[in-house]
Amino acid sequence: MVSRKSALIIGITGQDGSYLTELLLQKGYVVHGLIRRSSSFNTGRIDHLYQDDSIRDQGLFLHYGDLLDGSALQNLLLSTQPSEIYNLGAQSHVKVSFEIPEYTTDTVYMGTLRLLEACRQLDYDMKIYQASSSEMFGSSPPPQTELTVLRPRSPYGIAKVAAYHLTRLYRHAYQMHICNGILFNHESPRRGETFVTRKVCKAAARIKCGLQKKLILGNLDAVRDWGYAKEYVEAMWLMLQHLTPDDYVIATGEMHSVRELVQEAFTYVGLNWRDYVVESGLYKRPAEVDALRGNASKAARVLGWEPQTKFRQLVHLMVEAELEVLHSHG
Ligand code: NAP
Ligand code: G4F
Repeated sequence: MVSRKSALIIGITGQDGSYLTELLLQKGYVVHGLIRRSSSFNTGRIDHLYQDDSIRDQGLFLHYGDLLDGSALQNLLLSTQPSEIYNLGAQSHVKVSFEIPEYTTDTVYMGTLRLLEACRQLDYDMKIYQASSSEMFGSSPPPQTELTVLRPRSPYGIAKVAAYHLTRLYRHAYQMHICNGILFNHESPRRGETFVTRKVCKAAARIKCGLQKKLILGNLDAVRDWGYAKEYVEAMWLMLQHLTPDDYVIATGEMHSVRELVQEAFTYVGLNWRDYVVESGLYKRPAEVDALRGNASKAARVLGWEPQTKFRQLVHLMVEAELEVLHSHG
């Protein structure tokens, strides 16, 4: 009998973790997910999978743990022995990282160190995916590639750069199979509500339905390369299927400002954004990453990965999802 592949996802309750879980279950993997103890439910994005008895009993297993707890990571790895490990766990909000820099560094950098040390102690072949970020490029101008100099502009970006260098060191020093996915912003209806795309799309739908009057935003001039999260998790999986470990930029190659995002979302529901949007210092950051646009040609060439969903389609599908929720709630 051929044994099933197994994966451990740290960050399974997040946007990417939920899509990756669906992808791996479809591919026949046994999926183990690390969840944090919380006083309120934090599994909303994967409940549809976990509440399905057949999936829960045969393919999806959740375990308590935390990137801050090295011994729990060690025990979990020992008991599950996954062939693929996806480290998606992070305090992932850039602005919040200015407010809680020490905690952000502890999860993003020290958490990665704890995980790599736990993996290093185990004597079996495993492949590790590290969620690196375009935020690492910081003030380096676009287009950014795998060779672009890293000039981070936030505590989060700096912690991701440190974790990125650490994974490369472990790959070289201990011959561990570790890949960095340097993913540009990727979004979906499952995106956290305080990230700009979800905040804007939700507000456009609510204002259209008369449930909200204004939308307060920060810097409208910032420019990002926004792709669809569901497609980006396929790139994560493809990286680990490749024979040799390497690092890859994952992006659409398109660049749009926050202002264009707002315009696209409000126009889609037939409104003029200028009547509703207020720019405020409240959501501005002490330092900003002005412009990100990735060149993912290496991923296309080596992995055969290419983005399908571009900016306009992404904004439309996110606004549609918000409208659907509002309509289903009457
Ligand atoms: P997300 O929705 O914020 O999810 C983050 C996940 O990490 C959640 O499951 C969260 O658990 C978990 N987590 C937070 N602190 C933890 C800790 N101390 N121990 C264990 N788990 C912890 O983020 P995402 O958008 O899915 O992104 C996934 C990863 O890719 C993150 O590392 C992020 O930094 C990185 N990334 C994201 C993007 C993007 O545009 N989305 C781009 C580049 C890189 P709770 O649910 O309990 O909070
Ligand atoms: O949606 P954002 O918060 O995403 P940001 O800062 O680019 O970070 C995201 O992408 C990174 C990849 O580059 C990930 F590593 C990271 O984990 C996260 O997923 O903000 C996007 C832009 C920024 O320039 C911000 O200043 O939108 C601008 N913005 C303007 N008004 C706003 C707002 N951002 C937020 N969150 N809220 C606003 O009201």
